[in-house]
Amino acid sequence: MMMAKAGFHINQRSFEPLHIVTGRQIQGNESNSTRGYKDVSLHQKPRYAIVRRVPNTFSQCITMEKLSKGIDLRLARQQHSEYIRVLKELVDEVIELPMDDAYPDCPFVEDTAVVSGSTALVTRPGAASRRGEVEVVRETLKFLGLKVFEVCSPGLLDGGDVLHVDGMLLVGKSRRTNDEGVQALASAFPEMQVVPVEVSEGLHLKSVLSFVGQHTLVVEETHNAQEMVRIIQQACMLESIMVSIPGAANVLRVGNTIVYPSFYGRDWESQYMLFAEKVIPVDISEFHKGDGGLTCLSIIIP
Ligand code: CIR
Repeated sequence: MMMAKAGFHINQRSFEPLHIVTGRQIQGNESNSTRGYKDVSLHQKPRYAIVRRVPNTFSQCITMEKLSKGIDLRLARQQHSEYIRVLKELVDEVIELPMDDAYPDCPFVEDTAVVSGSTALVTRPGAASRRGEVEVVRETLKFLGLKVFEVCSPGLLDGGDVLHVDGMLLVGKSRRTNDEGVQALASAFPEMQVVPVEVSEGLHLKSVLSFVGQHTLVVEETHNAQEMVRIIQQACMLESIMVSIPGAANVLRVGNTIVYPSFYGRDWESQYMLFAEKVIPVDISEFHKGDGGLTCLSIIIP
């Protein structure tokens, strides 16, 4: 039986030290109350972003299709550094978790946890080879004082399937997320409406759509993605705008800013400016090759 539970045993490898990229070092003995967690609106600056360094094995990450051109590790690391540089402008502190060569997909840290307010749900990733990635993330979330729940077997949930929109959680039922995973999400966040959506295209829900603000989704212009939006719109009042380029519908909204993938040019900048005060293009071509987008590379903590 699947259930979300508070607390867990620390029985794996020791917790590796955190590297705080910017700002103050987090003290292990800080009480939760001194950290003052609060639910922040879209317009407030989040406190933390968690990222995970690119391992030496990154080019062996899971891909849906065989790559015609391999992943360039050096370029991936450069792009990841630039992504972190941008995040440092958008949150108070970026927490950089150490790489782990045993987990080629570990930079896609979004898949390991869902955070809303002061609650975190540690996932049970759909890909068996990724399950161990959650350990260091779980310890970090506890360390930050969040109330931590977790998805238990047979539940499966990838963070890439969860989209936080206007106090709701849209959750994709995909090749990585099952019904029990959706139930775990609903149990961990009982105050939020959870809207399940069948993912008929792409890896995750957020592979084909994301949130730009002002009750609006940006969605890939394919039949399946449009059908997914139609189902979402039956459950909630959301507008949508379309993009025609595969992968372009995954944008990262942090506070007042939209970070978008630069590979499809700057044509969209003026559109996104209607939804945010600032837009920033970031190149993550090497992560796209591994089926990841901008949201996949961080966990944002309000
Ligand atoms: C995987 O197949 O699990 C990774 N190569 C890509 C994960 C992308 N994550 C995401 O969209 N949230």
